[in-house]
Amino acid sequence: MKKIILVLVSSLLFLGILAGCGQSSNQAQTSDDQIQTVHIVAEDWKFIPDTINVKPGKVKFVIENKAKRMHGFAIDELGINESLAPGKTVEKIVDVKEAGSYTFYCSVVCGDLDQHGGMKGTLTV
Ligand SMILES: [Cu+2]
Repeated sequence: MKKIILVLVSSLLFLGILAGCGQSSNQAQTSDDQIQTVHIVAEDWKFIPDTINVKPGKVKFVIENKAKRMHGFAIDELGINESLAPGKTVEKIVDVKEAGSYTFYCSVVCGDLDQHGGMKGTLTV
């Protein structure tokens, strides 16, 4: 009988911990809501989408490399230069203060001039 109570108490404790975690992650999401999230997929040899619109403020870039080779993701003016390992997703949060048109491009030489050179797009703020 004591054992059953012990199991019951420890499972209640465990649930309590789980609930606690749930709450704290909800709070994190609330603050995340103020961050605009942009999903970009890198393939051979293009970014999808290749035109992105955001408002000034914090932007979280979630860049997934679906190709079987290395690619990169760079926006010079925003100080972004990430290498993207095959099959991996990279996240980068930047504070975009100035409205304008920014070019993003592949910063890892990944094919011939046409292929690699064609991997670019425009971020409009
Ligand atoms: Cu590339």
